[in-house]
Amino acid sequence: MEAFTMDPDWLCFDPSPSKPKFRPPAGAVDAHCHVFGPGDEFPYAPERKYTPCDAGKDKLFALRDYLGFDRNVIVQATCHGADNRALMDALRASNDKARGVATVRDTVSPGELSELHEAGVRGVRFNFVRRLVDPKPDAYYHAIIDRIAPLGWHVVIYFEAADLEERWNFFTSLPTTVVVDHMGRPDVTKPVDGPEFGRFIRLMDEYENVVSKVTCPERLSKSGAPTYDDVVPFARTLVERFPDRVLWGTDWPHPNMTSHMPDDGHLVDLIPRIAPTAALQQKLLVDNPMQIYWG
Ligand code: 0GY
Repeated sequence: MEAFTMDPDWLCFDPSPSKPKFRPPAGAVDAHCHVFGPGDEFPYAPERKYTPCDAGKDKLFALRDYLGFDRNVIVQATCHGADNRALMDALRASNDKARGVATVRDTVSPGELSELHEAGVRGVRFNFVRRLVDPKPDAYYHAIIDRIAPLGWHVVIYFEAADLEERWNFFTSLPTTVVVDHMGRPDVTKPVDGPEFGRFIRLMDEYENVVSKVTCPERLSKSGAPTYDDVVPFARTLVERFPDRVLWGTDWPHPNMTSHMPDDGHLVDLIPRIAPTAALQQKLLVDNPMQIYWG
């Protein structure tokens, strides 16, 4: 097996986050998190753009319990490429308390897909962030859609806000449920009612198959930790306008953070600011993810 060394400037997750004051409702789902390795057991992909610190399933499940959550949706991270073994191992060890989103190639076989499904995978991720993956033609993604169609899976898309206009026709052509990572990564220094976020809201207004993760204040914020005030209006706008089409997650172990490593307890304490009522919290944390991933 190829030896690996964590990137020298890699920021590792906080090993002892604070206990959140907010108590999630029973059955709450952390609907965006990852597992990394451990690399000695599940090697990082040769084509990866970064080499992280190991962040395996045991640590993820311990964090889930500590933060007061019941379930996880584990999203295949780009450092593992289309090798979903670490993801499947975590799903199988979760006692049905985790579902997965895989990365597959356009050559994936029906046998590989049914193995992923049996382990708990319910979707694939298409990543358009150029610092993470090399771009592929639209036909590549359509070929994957054709292969996953029989399984009823959905598609997760990750892109930068500036790319939404160019990719609009492709994104709106997807026939499945489409889950957008991190609110389409808005520039939160721009107005929440301005044209850039307006385009994202229009996407959700016009396409009822689009769901947004109201995640990653730590990645989007310019005002910073621990309160991430500038991100709150963006997330709250989506939660209040589309209460049945939003998901929340930690993004643990927070790959590629350079400014700081968030305290996961503080991220949980943001939830009542973006979903201010018990009814909104129930939809965001329980009903919506349960329908998409366990329904
Ligand atoms: C995230 C965000 C990032 C990384 C990945 O799969 C990944 O490598 O998703 C990022 O660097 O913005 O959702 O974890």
